[in-house]
Amino acid sequence: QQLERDLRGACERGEMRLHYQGRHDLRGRQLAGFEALVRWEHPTRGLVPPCQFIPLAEDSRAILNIGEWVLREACAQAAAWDFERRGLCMSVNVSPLQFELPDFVQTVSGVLKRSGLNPRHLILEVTESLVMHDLERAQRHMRDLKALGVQIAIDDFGTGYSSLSVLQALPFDQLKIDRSFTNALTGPRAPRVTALMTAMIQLAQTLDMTVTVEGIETEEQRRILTGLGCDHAQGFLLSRPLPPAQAAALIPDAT
Ligand code: G
Ligand code: G
Ligand code: MN
Ligand code: NA
Repeated sequence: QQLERDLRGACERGEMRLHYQGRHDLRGRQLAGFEALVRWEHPTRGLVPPCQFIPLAEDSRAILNIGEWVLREACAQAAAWDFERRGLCMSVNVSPLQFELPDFVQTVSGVLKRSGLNPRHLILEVTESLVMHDLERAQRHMRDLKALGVQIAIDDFGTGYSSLSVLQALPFDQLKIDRSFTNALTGPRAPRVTALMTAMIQLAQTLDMTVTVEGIETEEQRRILTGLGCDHAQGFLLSRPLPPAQAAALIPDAT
C-alpha cells in the first residue's frame, strides 16, 4: 500500500504535526488544558488524520518513533506556553506498543527533564486494551509514572470489554468517557444513556478520578452533562483541534 510506504521515515523527515484540542471546565468553560493530536503532513495528500495512519504505524512499529516525537513536542509546547504558572495540563495519547517498552518510564522521565515541564502538568492517555495486554507491566509502569508525578487517564472509557476490571486493578487519575455516549444522549436511547452517564460519572468521582466527557457538540449536551456533575469536557462546541498558533489564542492572558 502506498500510504504505508510513504509513512516510512515520515517522522524523521519532519512530516508530523501536532494540533491541540482544549479540555474545558464544563461549568465555567475555562481552559483546563489541551489534548495533543497528531497529524501527518503528507507531501502530496495534505494533512492525514491519525485514524488513517496510526493503525499502519502500529503495524510497522513506526509508532514508536512517532509516539516519542509527539511526547517531546507536546511537553516542549506545554513548557513554552508556561503551563505550570497557568495551571494547565497537556494530555498525550500513548499507543500500546510504546507503553510496553521496558524503558518507557525512563523515556518519559528524560523527555520531561529536557523540556523543563513539571511532571504534574503531563497527562498520559491510555486505553484499556493497552492495559489488559500485560497487566503486571501496566501496574509497574503506572506506579513508576505516578512516582514521577505524571497523571494517567483512561481514554475511550466504556467502549472496551474490560473497563471495570481495569479500574479495579489500576489507579487512574482521570477518566475520559467516550464520545459515543455523548452522541447518544439526545437520541432514541436517551433515558438509558443518561443513566449510564450518571453511573460512570459517579463511579469516577467515588474513585477520586476527574471525569472528562468527550465529543460535546451541542448546547443541549453541555446542559445535560453539567447537570450530571461532569467536571471537564472536550468537543467541537468548546473548541476544535487547532494548530499551535490558534490554540495559543485560547490560553487566557497569553502574550
Ligand atoms: O483526530 P482523530 O479523531 O482522527 O483521532 C483519531 C484517533 O487517533 C484518536 O483515538 C486519538 O486518540 C488517536 N491519536 C491522536 N493523536 C495520537 C498520538 O499522538 N498517538 C497515538 N497513539 N494516538 C493518537
Ligand atoms: O480517542 P481520542 O479521544 O484520543 O480521540 C480524540 C479525537 O476525537 C480527536 O481526533 C478529535 O478530532 C475528535 N473529536 C474531538 N471532539 C469531537 C467532537 O465534538 N465531535 C467529534 N465527532 N469528534 C471529536
Ligand atoms: Mn485521547
Ligand atoms: Na477518547
